[in-house]
Amino acid sequence: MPIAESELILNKDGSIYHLNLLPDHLSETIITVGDPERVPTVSQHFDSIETKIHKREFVTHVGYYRGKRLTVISTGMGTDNIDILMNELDALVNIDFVTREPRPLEERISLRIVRVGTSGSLQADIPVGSLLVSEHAVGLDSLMQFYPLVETGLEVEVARGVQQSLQLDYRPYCVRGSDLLREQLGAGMVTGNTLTCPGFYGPQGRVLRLDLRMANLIEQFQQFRYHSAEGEFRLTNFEMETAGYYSLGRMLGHEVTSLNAIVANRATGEFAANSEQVVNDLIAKTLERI
Ligand code: R1P
Ligand code: URA
Repeated sequence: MPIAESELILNKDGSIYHLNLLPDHLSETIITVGDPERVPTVSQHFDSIETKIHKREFVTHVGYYRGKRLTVISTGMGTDNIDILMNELDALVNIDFVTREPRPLEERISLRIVRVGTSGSLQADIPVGSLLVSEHAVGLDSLMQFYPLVETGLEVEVARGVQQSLQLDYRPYCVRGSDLLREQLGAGMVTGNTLTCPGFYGPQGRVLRLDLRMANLIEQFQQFRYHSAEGEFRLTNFEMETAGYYSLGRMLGHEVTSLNAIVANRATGEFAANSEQVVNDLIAKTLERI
């Protein structure tokens, strides 16, 4: 059965609804960033740029870096945007836009997707200026209420532990990213477990003028531990997208990793004076290794 026009929405030129891209535009290796202004910061290193397309917060540049075809695309903030990004990227490679049928299993393409984003550290021993690769992500957002994510025993236990320690009335989700990409791109970086929050202020324990429902939220995040045969699991940092990437990547069959430039430290109250430099360092390392 072809996928209906209301489900797989194509623009008049045949491009996918939000990303505005045609299947031929995309490379199999993709760097994603939250901030649309970070796209040219990445693509300025390319030898050549063949395509520049934008719609809403999704700015895309496709080009060549040291002979390798790369796409860099911005997502805006939050896992709701990652739902759009991941489904539309997957549709571009794994659905035939003419027949509107998913490609047969043996023809499915697995993309390599690398998030290059900023993040706040939860632990005093991970200072601002650190670069961190996320081994696991724990999602406090509601995206996985709508998909049948299969989690391992360890992932379920960690997620239950976070639920208990925060006394949440829903179970967060926990998912490990691509080991392959983490090892390739994250060598020498801090390996961490990233908490994905559905907001920057209250959900990350920031108090400006509003009190929070949960007292000591940051301390709860900092002190959370889960012990298993694999060792001690602690939450190292937070941001707003990684768990969405890892869960949708697993379900759709794409390799995904999340690289974090630590610009704030919530244990010490610091914000990096040179946050742009930290992000530029992360971009340079990513391009060198990709
Ligand atoms: C919040 O300031 C934003 O920064 C982080 C968070 O995940 C959120 O998107 O990532 P980016 O720097 O990639 O946007
Ligand atoms: N991005 C976040 O989501 N939180 C921080 O503290 C810093 C960057």
